[in-house]
Amino acid sequence: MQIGTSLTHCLIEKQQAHPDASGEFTLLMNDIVSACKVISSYVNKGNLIGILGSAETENVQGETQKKLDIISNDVFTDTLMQGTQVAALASEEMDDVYHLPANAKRGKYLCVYDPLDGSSNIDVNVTVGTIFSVLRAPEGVENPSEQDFLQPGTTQVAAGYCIYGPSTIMVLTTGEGVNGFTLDMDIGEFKLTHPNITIPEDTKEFAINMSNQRFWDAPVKRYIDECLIGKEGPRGKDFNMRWVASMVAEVHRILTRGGVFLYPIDSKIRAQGGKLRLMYEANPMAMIVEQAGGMAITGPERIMDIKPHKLHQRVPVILGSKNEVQILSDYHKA
Ligand code: AHM
Ligand code: MG
Repeated sequence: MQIGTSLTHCLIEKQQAHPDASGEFTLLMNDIVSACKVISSYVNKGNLIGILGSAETENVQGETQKKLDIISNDVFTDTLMQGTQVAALASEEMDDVYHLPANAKRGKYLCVYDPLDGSSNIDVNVTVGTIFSVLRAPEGVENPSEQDFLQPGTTQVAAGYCIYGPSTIMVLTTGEGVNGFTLDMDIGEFKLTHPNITIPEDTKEFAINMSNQRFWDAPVKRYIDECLIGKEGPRGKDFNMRWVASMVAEVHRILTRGGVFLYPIDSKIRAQGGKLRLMYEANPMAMIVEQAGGMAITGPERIMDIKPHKLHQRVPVILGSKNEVQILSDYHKA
């Protein structure tokens, strides 16, 4: 695929490469792309249309929702409901599985999403994004239940995120590498700008919320301590640190120039299993990172191997440049 090729063209070309394809997946991806364009436009307009600030409601996880969390969720859900490619939906902002109306035509796919990740950053005009994961719906099931969504990350058909930063960029994988498409706002079209993204295997940059340092477990403490000692320590190099508090922005930086991102387990959040959600944050990002040549683990295990036990399950997340994540994996096994 040539730089500048439209995302629509790339999707159709991909479909043509599979003569037996029904076109259902292409239509679903097209709807996801349309939803992200609308969300991008809302994020960009911000308080010109009075949509910043809190909605004074809570989601299932007890987090206060922003107005834009709710708007983005409605846009994504409504856009996918207009098509006939999904059998059910699930989102960070909805307590339960979203079922289709009784007489609606059911599609082959399930889609699970975080409509606006990093929403603590909305009001301060810092990068946010949409994360999504596409799964296969079970055959012959009229109304997929939560149980039908609980598939390990290895079964994802596609995963992606759309980052709303200085540019709006859609990053996608269908299990054959990772490509990035930048939205040309003038013509409303995503164009291929980042073909075959690969994460450098080595890095001198880590991202972690340092305010949680006193709560971390020994392997993470050891790793970060060694990074902080720098050249004089066992790592023999000086490290830089970043923390945007938008996972989409951290993963995008890692895909661009390498790095390691950690939201590990700690004593403060141990009871809830971690901070980030498995189905619509950790799994799609893990698929993208692995497809780009990186690694994604919880500490002791590979994220995509986890058999989920509930829709809004949380897990520890460590991902990024292969050689650094490997060190963290070794420290967890030691
Ligand atoms: P959200 O989905 O409610 O926005 O929360 C997820 C975000 C991630 O994007 C980010 O990595 C993390 O929460 C930041 O957490 P903290 O505020 O503890 O730094
Ligand atoms: Mg999120």
